[in-house]
Amino acid sequence: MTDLAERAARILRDNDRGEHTVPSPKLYPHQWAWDSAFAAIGWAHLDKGRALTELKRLLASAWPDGRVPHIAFDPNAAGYWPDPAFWGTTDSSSITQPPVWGTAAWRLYELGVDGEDLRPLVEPIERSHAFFAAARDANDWGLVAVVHPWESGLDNCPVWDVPLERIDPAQAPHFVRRDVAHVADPAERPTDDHYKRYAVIVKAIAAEDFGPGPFAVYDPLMSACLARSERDLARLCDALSIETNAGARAARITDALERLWDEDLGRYQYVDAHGGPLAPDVIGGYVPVMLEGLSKARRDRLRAGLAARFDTPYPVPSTAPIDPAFDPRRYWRGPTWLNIDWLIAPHVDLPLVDRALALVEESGFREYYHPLTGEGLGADQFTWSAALVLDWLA
Ligand code: 9WN
Repeated sequence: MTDLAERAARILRDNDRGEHTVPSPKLYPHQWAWDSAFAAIGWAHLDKGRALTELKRLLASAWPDGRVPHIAFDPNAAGYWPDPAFWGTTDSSSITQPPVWGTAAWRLYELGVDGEDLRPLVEPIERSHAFFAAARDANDWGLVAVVHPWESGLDNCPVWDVPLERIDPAQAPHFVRRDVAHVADPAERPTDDHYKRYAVIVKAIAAEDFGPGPFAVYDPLMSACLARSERDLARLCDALSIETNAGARAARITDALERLWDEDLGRYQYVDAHGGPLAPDVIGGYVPVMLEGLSKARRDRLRAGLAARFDTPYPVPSTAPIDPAFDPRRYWRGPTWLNIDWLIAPHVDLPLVDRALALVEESGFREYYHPLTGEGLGADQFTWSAALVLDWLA
């Protein structure tokens, strides 16, 4: 093992809580959904049994309607807000996250995890995918509309600013933020005003018996992750001789994405289900570049846009530097995140993997990075940065 791989492995082991891996010990002391799927990929390079346990435990946290909660709380860990009481539940949040678990299951298979051990995961993955069609498609577009910015995984991405204006921060109950205590500078986290609006949406969802609530935004990244997870599930089913319609569903979502395409801008748009397209030029609009079945014309256009507007010294930034909302230090409003690089790297013309590895050598396994200077930001000892570096190094 190289020195970098050894350092990455140490982070996974330090963040291991037996059946799940925390994203980062201080800031995120529970199980997060997409973090856990990425962690499983990292584990597959160290301990195949542990990788399988991670995915099993993730899927075991699903609600009866198939939703995989974005946080499954660890009763032995404290120090995170909002807690289950605030969500109105006993042990999890009420929203989900980008579904990358079908993709993780397929990657585990590729990395040599026994197919028979993966077989029991197929059904819960199918159910989790079906949840999106049943409960996250406000206008029946065949795509995913997120009901909370946290559901998107890109919490304070500038595309949420306009739809969040409709949410009244004065309605927020009293709460004390815990997140800002765990970063060097509060300017690396979302603002208090946004946190109040996030809290109002959480309460509105709970008041609707965990229905959709007041926020619904069609999200090209979520939709693309679902299409890819379906495609990868179809591959796994093929390998295990299990019948499935997952491949057809993947193709349908990929076709439906056309509705979000903007020919002038050359990217997929986030679209408010209660309003219209949202202007900021953010990385989520390009993530469909990873989809098999995308036309060459779309793929070429996305690649050209990424090369023209997202090619920073430490790519890819979460918002294009030429966009007025670009903020290189604040969370999802500009910084580089390695999971996005992992998703799109094989499908674009930029040397994302080489630069990501150089970035980690320079600044460590951080939660995110300044896309112009490479400075490490947010939490330290970050699981998915370590897990995905292990996958790249292999
Ligand atoms: C809220 C754990 C999670 C990631 C998200 C990231 C951040 C949480 C927070 O951390 O969100 O879910 O407290 O800010 O935005 O993508 O899964 O790493």
